Amino acid sequence: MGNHFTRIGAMANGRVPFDAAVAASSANVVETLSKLPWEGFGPSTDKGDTRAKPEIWTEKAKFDEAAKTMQAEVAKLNQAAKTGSLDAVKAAFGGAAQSCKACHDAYRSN
Ligand code: ASC
Repeated sequence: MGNHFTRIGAMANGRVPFDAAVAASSANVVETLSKLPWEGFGPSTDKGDTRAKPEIWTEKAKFDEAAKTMQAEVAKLNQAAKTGSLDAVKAAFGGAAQSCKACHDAYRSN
């Protein structure tokens, strides 16, 4: 997810030239992947040596809300990327990046 998201970010931030097809392909991958992690945080998955913080399970409703927000922001980014417009991608990128970061800051240890 991070790999493809970073590719879009590089274009949104002007670090690499905008390639509409690459942005659309990566945004599509990110939207698909955004639906997948949640089964891994279900009941009795709070075990093992991971960077997942206990709050994922003790604040499950908040975690689920953050997960939903991220999926909504990523879906918007995908819609934006489908238009082929760099301005649309730029407009949607910040919210998506913020939604990734919010969850990582709260629920992932470094
Ligand atoms: C990435 C990545 C994230 C997000 C986040 C955005 O490329 O791997 O987790 O962007 O850093 O702020």
